[in-house]
Amino acid sequence: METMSAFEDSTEFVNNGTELRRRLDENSYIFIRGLLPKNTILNIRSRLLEKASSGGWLNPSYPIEKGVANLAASCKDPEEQYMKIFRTLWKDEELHRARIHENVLELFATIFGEPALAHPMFVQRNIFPQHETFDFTTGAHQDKVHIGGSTNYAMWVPIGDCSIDKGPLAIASGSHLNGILDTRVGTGAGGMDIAVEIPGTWVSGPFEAGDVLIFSDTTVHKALPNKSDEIRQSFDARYQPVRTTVAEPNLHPYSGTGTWQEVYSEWESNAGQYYWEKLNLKTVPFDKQYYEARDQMAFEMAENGDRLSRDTLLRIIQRDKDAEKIHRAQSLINSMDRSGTPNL
Ligand SMILES: O=C(O)CCC(=O)C(=O)O
Repeated sequence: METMSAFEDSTEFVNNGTELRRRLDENSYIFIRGLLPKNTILNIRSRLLEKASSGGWLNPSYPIEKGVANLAASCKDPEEQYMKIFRTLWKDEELHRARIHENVLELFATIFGEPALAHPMFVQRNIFPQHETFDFTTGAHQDKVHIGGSTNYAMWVPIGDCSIDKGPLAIASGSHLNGILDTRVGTGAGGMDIAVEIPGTWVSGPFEAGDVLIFSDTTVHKALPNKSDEIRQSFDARYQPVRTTVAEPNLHPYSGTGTWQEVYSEWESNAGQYYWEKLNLKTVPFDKQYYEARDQMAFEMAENGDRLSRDTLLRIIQRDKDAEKIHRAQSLINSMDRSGTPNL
């Protein structure tokens, strides 16, 4: 296994913007213990596990709170089998409020030295255990190509304790100073992996409920494999100064979850809804060049029978607005599925 050092703990500097910025500049990340109240996270964990259980994701032989996965239900984003259950989890109102918790917004305001925006769009992840017929682990990538806009920072938060076995995030410390690295179609976020040697030194470690990891949009990061028997649940949200430009798609709900009205339709309280509308944000279009390059690569791979392109084709069908590309992706998936080789 590659060498993996422990995270440097920045908890004691939570009120010291200068030191937090220095550590972000030097290490590419900061790791803060207990930023979110443990009970807030454990409450979200119970709510999401209930939904996961109703969707058949948990092994019924164990109590729900153990979060033991039903391996037969293993699936991943963006498969429809996954999206069907994921939509119910992503809409959870307590989950949405956690990313705008006062401790979080204060921390980012301290880092930026000015008020912070939490992007309305964020990701909630459910990673099934690695086993013989299923292996999904987020590959190494940078967020900039997926998020766009001015420099922004991710906060990764496991929903519950996350041991090394359960597959927490790892950071390539020192990797953020090399701009946007070349990518290829792969298993990373958005179906893209880094195609060149990764600069920096890998760091990771176990998390307790409430601990958070923060890193910039050019920091290379990846997940460790989930070798436990539980589903690893986490969320990752993005933050930037309110004053700077944000790429437009970050103001919409996660792709495939409906409109904000639909997302909020079953909430018991209005708290935390539409908060960004009062902030006079400056938006810019999303820079599609990296996705266009990925899509062309995936078309070529699919035409050559390479099934690694399948998830990218699914993403085009679900998320692209170009009817011709959608049609091409659908025909390629159809012939891939007719050829009968099992999906990765
Ligand atoms: O949780 C994961 O597996 C990946 C998270 C990630 O890539 C991110 O936070 O940007």
